[in-house]
Amino acid sequence: MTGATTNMLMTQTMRWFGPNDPVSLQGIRQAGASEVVTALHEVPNGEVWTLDAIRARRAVIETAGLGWTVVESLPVHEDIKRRGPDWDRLIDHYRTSLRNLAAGGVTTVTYNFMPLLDWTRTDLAWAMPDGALALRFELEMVAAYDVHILGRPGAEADYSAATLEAAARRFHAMDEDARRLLSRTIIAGLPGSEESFTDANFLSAIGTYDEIDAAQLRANHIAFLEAVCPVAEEAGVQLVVHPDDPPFAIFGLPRVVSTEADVADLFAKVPSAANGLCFCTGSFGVRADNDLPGMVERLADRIGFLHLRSVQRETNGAFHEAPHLEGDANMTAVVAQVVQLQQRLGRSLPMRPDHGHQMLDDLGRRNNPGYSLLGRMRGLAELRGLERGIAATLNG
Ligand code: CS2
Ligand code: MN
Repeated sequence: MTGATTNMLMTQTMRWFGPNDPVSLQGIRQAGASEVVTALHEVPNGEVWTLDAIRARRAVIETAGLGWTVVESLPVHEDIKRRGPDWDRLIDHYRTSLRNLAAGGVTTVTYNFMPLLDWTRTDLAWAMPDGALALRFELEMVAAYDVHILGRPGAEADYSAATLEAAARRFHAMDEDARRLLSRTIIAGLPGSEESFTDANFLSAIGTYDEIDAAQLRANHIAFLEAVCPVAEEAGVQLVVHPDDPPFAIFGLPRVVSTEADVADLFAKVPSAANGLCFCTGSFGVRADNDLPGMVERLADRIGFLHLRSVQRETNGAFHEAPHLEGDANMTAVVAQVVQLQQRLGRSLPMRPDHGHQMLDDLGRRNNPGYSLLGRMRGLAELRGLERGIAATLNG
């Protein structure tokens, strides 16, 4: 191997939620990242991101000594996911935003295609044995909310008898405050989410997907990609889809970007090089049938962005976010595949440590759940060391 390939390491980034983020750009720089991943969170979903606004945000970032090449996310409006009446106008806006982003120096644009909810958890402050707080998901708590609080018609059919029984028990053990907190945790929208619901309007929003099953959602996803990929290709940006989190249907809403077969099918149907993947080990890794290192090897040049974190699967459909190098993701094997992929491609891939625990001086401080600084700094430091060690060993 030549010296040039030896030095081809991942581009280290951290997500920054813009000027209102309690985490500063300086903090991100001190954590060792060279770039931020961000979005114009203040622009309403479906409106155009103007070149002026993009340039203004870039100036703020660059003044702090950081770069910006990856957007997360340019959100896809529900009317695009549903193929609603406003589809043409919204697609037109999406194309214009992509052109403006390319002109403004962005090369990679993350999005997801999950109906209504983005990532979903049932506990935002689950204490790890060391006192750090993790995000956790329990299917029983989703069922408790769905059946007993939301009262979605037909919800029982989506759960096993054992889950329903546990859900009833969990529901009756909660007081009013605990029930309200559970509702808020599930539907108020986690950082980066576009939608935020109350119980009443969530139920009616679910109704807008009554006619849309998994096959229809896949068709709508393909129609979206066919409409925007030619523009992305021409402008020189790659779209990267973030997988479903968790990677299965919830609340009767289909989810269609959950497995290797799902994404392989998307790439087969829309071969454009602009149709790429944000490889999120935490999202795919909830399913034991997703072979993470194998997916990096096989999906290869489709991967334009990496989210590296690990989940620990528990019993009864529960999981929590583990330290980055622990839990069920074999992070050493994943990063070894990424090191080899970068050498094959001859370029480095942007990564971020995705979420992290709330720990140390971040405990008790205002934070975006999953996005406090110190836990992500720990994750980034571990991942950086892991990659350097592997690259040095492979390159002799
Ligand atoms: C989340 C998502 O799991 C995650 O990475 O932070 O909000 C993610 O950014 C979106 O689903 C991407 O569109
Ligand atoms: Mn992710």
